Amino acid sequence: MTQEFVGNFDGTTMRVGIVSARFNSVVVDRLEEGAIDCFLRHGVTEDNIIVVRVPGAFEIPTAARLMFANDQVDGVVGLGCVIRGETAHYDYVCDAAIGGLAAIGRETGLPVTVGVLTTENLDQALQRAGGKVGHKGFESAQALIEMINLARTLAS
Ligand code: INI
Repeated sequence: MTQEFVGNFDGTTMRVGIVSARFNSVVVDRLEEGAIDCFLRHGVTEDNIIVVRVPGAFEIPTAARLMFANDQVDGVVGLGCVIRGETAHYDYVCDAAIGGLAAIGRETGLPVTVGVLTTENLDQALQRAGGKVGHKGFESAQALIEMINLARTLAS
């Protein structure tokens, strides 16, 4: 008989971290609104949502790691927006942000999710921050609740 483990979406007993980049804040503010909306709808209390702001997407992993080092949260979602047109080092910033978050998840075994948009232009980013193509802020927050609960289930 197979055993299946899956995290549920009950956020009532968790403390979550949001690391938001200020770069492209017109987009990231929307991602953050969506993430907070998601957490509240799933029962996370306002007091248990910790928001940390960093200059750009490059800095997100370091801040996430610092939150874990200080035992502040059960999991972290990173929110940012990297737009190709604006930088010659687009690929490096994307890699540092997304690869950095992935590495933290792997190395610590703690739940980390990614809501960092990587797009060609501002319009594509806005479409993914509550426009026609969905809401990466909401989705990545929901994934974090699921992963925190999965971690709890696997540890019990
Ligand atoms: N940071 C972003 O979050 N998005 C970008 O599109 C971006 N561009 O275009 O350069 C960006 N750069 C800043 C970078 O993340 C760091 O904050 C900076 O290099 C200081 O370390």
